[in-house]
Amino acid sequence: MKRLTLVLAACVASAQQHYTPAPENLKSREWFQDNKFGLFIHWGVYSVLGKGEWVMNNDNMTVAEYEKLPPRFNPTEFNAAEWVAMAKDAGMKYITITSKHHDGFAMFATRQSDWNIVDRTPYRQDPLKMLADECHRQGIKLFFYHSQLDWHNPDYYPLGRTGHASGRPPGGDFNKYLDYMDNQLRELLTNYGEIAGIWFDGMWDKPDANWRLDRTYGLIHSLQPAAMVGSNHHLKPFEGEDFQMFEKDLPGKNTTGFSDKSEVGALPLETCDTINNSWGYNSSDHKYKSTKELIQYVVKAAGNNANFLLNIGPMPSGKVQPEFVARLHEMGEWMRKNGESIYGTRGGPVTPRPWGVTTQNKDKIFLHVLDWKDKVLALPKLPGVRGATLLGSGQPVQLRKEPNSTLILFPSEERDPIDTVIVFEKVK
Ligand code: H79
Repeated sequence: MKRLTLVLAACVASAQQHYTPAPENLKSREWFQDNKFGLFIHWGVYSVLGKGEWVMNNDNMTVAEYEKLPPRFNPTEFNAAEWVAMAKDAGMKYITITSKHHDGFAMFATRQSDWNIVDRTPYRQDPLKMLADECHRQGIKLFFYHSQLDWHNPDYYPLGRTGHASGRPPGGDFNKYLDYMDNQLRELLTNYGEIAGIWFDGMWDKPDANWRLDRTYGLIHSLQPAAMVGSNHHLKPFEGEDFQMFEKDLPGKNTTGFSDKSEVGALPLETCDTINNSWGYNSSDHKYKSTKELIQYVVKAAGNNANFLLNIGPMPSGKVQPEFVARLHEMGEWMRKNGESIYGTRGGPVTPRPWGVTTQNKDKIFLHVLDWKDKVLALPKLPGVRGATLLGSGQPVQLRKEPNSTLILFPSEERDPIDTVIVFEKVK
């Protein structure tokens, strides 16, 4: 009996026990799934070096060397209203921003240590407070990305798989570190108004540690029951989580190799990706995805019943580079015309196919044809629908019903190279 109790204790130590989401949390989950498209922002003192957010680890920098960055970080051109307006113009409905990345540097006014933007930089202001106020003003929801992995805090010990060059002395107290992190989360969920959720990352650095998720997730849910908890641990969801994310992959796919132990659960889903190949500002990364690729990504995500969280890494000045701004604006133009087939939908009745995906709401099914090479497109039979039209123009689309399928005949010159959206009305 004693042994069994110990085993049970070890299991529950990592998950919130018997979690029943509050009614307002369930409402947030619906809101999240209806709103589909968010802006991810990776911004920190690493942007000064322009080599991405992993530079401390990748360049084997010690804590002492890395501490020379904050005095050089002075984003006087940061304008919260502009960032929020840019996200809205892109058709995005929420923002997820790094409150702390793996370098441990708090981009907000924390009182838990002076390793933060107010105490260590010449800027001396709290950009997250300005952003939160502006999000509330402009009707955009705000999530905080908070790294559980920390390359700076001396109590992040024993070390995990990364951050070995930091030069921290051995012997820190991991529970003290978790107290520190919980206290920061308490600040984030107390001082910034309504927060839509917390996006954790970095647990994979120490997969076998006791992360006290029960305590951390319980704290978040007690402070703001509507706030959604998710963690990029690449595993199937733990008790106490409210959504599940997939980094650089559609749910169930594993092109990155991160998701081999993941399983698609029953929670709302989200996939995130970068515009070039970097999360944090990288001045030499010019491999930009085209607007077409990015639009097709959001469409495929919706067809896979998932949200799309698209990243920008702003510059140390606080400005966003023009290549990102242009793509976001073009995505917004597409969303303004075709948003009805994305917002408020769930994955459609036909599973994702090589040619595209389907989405649906209570009245309509939307067929998104992304890659249409053949003369006709054969769909499995769609029961309970009548006639098909083109989204936007309302032009009728010719169908031919076969015994086991519906053929769509549509002149190739009228197909849209990005997404031909065909609407089927559901028969009530
Ligand atoms: O915040 C962005 C990245 O900095 C962060 N997640 C996104 C959203 C990220 N961290 N790591 N990665 C992305 C790549 C993951 C690499 C891993 Fe591993 C492979 C983690 C575990 C296996 C490399 C090898 C790091 C630890 C062992």
